Amino acid sequence: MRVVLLNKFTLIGLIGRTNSGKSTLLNNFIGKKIAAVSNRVNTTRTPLNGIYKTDTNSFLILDAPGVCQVKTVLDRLIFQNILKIVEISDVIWWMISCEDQWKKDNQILAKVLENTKKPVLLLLNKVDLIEKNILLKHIQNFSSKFPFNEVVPLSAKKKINFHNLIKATEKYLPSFSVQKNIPNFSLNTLSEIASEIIREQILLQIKDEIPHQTALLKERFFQNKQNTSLFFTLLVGSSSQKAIVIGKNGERVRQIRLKSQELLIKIWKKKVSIFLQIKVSEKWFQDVKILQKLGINWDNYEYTRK
Ligand SMILES: Nc1nc2c(ncn2[C@@H]2O[C@H](COP(=O)(O)OP(=O)(O)OP(=O)(O)O)[C@@H](O)[C@H]2O)c(=O)[nH]1
Ligand SMILES: [Mg+2]
Repeated sequence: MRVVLLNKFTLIGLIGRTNSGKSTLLNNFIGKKIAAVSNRVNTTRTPLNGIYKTDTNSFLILDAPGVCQVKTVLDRLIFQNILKIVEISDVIWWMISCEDQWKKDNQILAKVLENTKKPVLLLLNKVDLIEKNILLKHIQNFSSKFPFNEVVPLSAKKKINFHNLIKATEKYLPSFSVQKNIPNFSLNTLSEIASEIIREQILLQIKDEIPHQTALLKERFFQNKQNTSLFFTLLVGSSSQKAIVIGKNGERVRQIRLKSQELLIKIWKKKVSIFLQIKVSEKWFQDVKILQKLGINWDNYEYTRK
């Protein structure tokens, strides 16, 4: 159980449909790559957070997994995590892509948020992709579906309108004073960030459905002055998937490892070595024990505000 002292932070729950751009916003807002980003559905699974400091406050931004249809034990856990994020947050950032219409997933979220007294801001993302008149139609349409406290059009990818997002959010902050010794960009550990970076490489380098049937188990972690070594087991759904992930002469898994190391060194500013062993586990996404070990559950964190 990891204890997070909330009295240091304003908690911001970043929720929305899959692919709306939540993790892109998290990374670009704090200026470090923490969360995997891809155009595949359900990229985010694990509890990820980023810290943004203003003159008077610190935001802890909680990047939720996208709302999905519940088919597996993993999906159920993911949905529970979204509820947990809503429960603990002070302010909700509900992100909808300008490319989207008001879909069923948004109706589900509206139901979840219907009785909340928390401020809910609509982050209308991907404004770089549409004309202004369509944006205005979206604002009218989405505002008629839910009583948002604020609407902020922005682009997470192009970093457009972040200033307005901060200003709009500052209207709703609980009154905390800034505290010293807050970590620089995240409460996530190096292993958790490494796991995201490796997953992103798997999503980018392997096509079709295989990435969704993979998961990373942290095994060991060694650190000395010069180097940090991280050992993971990569779970795959079948032996044929294992062969695809390994690639000819081990070349694919090597590329995944090398590219992940390169990105982590940029984030961590230290030498990082990644070791991956690949194991077949046919139904890991239905196995509560494995899911527990994967650290996907937000209930593994105790949030206290003293
Ligand atoms: N053009 C454009 N693309 C964006 C923007 N923000 C995100 N994207 C793209 O949208 C896709 C999904 O982005 P993610 O950040 O992974 O979306 P997410 O909401 O975290 O998705 P899940 O983790 O699956 O819930 C990626 O291909 C991003 O590059 C934006 O402002 N403009
Ligand atoms: Mg995401």
